[in-house]
Amino acid sequence: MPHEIPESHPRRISLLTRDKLIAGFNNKLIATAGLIAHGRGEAFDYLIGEVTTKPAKRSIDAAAALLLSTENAVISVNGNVAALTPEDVVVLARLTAAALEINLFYRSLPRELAIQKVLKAAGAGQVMGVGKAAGALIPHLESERGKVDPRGIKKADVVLVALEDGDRTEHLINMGKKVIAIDLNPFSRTAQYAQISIVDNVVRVMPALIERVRSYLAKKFTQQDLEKIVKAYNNKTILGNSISLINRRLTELAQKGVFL
Ligand code: PTJ
Repeated sequence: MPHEIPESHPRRISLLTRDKLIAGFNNKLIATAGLIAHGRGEAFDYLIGEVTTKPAKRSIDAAAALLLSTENAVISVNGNVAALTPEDVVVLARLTAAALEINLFYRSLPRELAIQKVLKAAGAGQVMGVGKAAGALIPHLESERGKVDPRGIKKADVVLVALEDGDRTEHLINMGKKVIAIDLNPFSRTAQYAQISIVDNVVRVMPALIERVRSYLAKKFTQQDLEKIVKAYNNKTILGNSISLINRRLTELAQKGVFL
């Protein structure tokens, strides 16, 4: 049973998120290394101020447009994503007609089935990439992430990845795909290689992406409108802005000498 976290605790949201991770670990969704990965994410979240920054909002705008304007989009789900934000992942897939595919670095059938169960409980229809369904390979990628579903990531035009280790994005791009990455670390290989890098916490990104997609749908944006948004987006500039923002915050904090 998770312990009680007082309403007044200043780090309540962060602690509740940790509880989800721990529950996900106990339910075999999350790899042991997933807990460590989250800790690294938390450190970067501190640096950006634990909010969705302006550069991240621009990336979310572009990502929503790309997902809506693409025929074959796939949302790649790993253990951390399944534990932290299963309902939002399913809603986003439905709104953008994207497929859901399980893709794991620490692949094992019990974890695939546990993640599939959580996604189904959250309302998912088809979940790709489970067991033998992950029968295709990403060329030259030797890790387990290279195993993909021929109906999903293998033939996708756009793949959304969150909390990735650094070896897959580069290979997906070599296959001619566009990659949207959600990664709190703007220096990571994933963030550096992706065409759209959302430097923010996945738990804030998913609802923000859903909201943006809904607003484009409500405004009846045409394919041309969406493509224009994607074309105007420059990931190098946005990553640079994210790093400058951290730099500025740290400089201000260093001058003040206090944080709280
Ligand atoms: O479930 P599996 O088997 O696919 O394994 C997943 C992990 C996360 C263990 C695996 O992909 C891994 O080892 O990832 P890394 O190399 O630790 O990278 C994870 C990246 O995600 C780091 O750059 C973190 O800063 C970032 N990150 C961590 N938590 C969050 C995050 N980004 C966004 N939101 C978070 N909550």
